[in-house]
Amino acid sequence: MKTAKAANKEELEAFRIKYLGTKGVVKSIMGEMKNVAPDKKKEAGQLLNEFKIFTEELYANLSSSLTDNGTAHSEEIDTSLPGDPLPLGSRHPISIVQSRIVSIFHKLGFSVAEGPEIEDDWHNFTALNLPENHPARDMQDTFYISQNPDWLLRTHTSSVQIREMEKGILPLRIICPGRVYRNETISARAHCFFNQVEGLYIAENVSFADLKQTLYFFVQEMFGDKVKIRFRPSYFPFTEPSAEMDISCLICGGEGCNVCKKTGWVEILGCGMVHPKVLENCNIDSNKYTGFAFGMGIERIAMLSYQVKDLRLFSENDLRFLKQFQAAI
Ligand code: 2NL
Repeated sequence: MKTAKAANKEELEAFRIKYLGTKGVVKSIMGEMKNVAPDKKKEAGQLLNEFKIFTEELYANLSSSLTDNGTAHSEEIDTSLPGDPLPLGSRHPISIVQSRIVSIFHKLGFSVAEGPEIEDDWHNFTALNLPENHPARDMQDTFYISQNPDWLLRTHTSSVQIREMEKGILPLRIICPGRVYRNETISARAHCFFNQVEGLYIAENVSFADLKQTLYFFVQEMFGDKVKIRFRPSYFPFTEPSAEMDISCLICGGEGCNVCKKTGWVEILGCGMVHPKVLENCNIDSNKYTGFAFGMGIERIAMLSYQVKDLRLFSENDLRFLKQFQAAI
């Protein structure tokens, strides 16, 4: 209908008389309504009404296709006019931070490994020294696939690292970014899905000193060379010993503020030496090989880098938020 055209006023008037005039098509069909069977009257009436509206709209379109002096608008296109601008999108902040992390570890010889988001119990839990009924599984409650009780949405990308270790090619130096799931109550600090980067290095004679130096290099590249680190002893079933790593607060420089809860330090990742049982589960000789592993939430790093106060902003697709990263490509 939008393309309907009348060449001049006369054509427009001829259209009006033919369809909408007192002796026009619409009126004459109306006159026929009395001959329609009572049980068909409603349907016929509706059809006629639609037809009437259609012709009226067409008439309105035809008259607007004429200029004020009654001639058709020119069809000529002015090719010297600028084109319609194409709005340029921007990268998602999570994707920006993920690439930065990956490229820093790339410099140290880590390569990216990926795997499925729907996992089986072995790769997500049991191989990682989290046997059934282990209390630490409670911390990683997740979503199960009803067709098969053995299938679940992965709670960490460690499952990808198990798959890589099972391939039996050593030494191994990988970084595993990707989406993971947890059955959490959604808040400003937690969601039922988030993104993670885990790293794993397995070779002969890998030590905790290697772990510290690697992570120190990472934070200096990521946050600048003034940043300090500290390790606190922790517990993960898949590493022994285990630690949590803090960085000096980027907001107050260690003086104490809201971001660091007045401590001067902010936790950014968990890490440790791969538990010998995990190596054995993947048929790796734990007397010959040792390794370190670490894991961090990308949302958490992005919140610190960009001072985002609510992690739900990363998954709500609000353009007012996303547009602020337009220049950050
Ligand atoms: C965290 C803590 C961590 C690992 C992840 C890992 C993977 C394998 C073996 C041993 Cl295959 N460990 N990953 C180790 C320590 C901590 O993540 O808070 N992540 C968000």
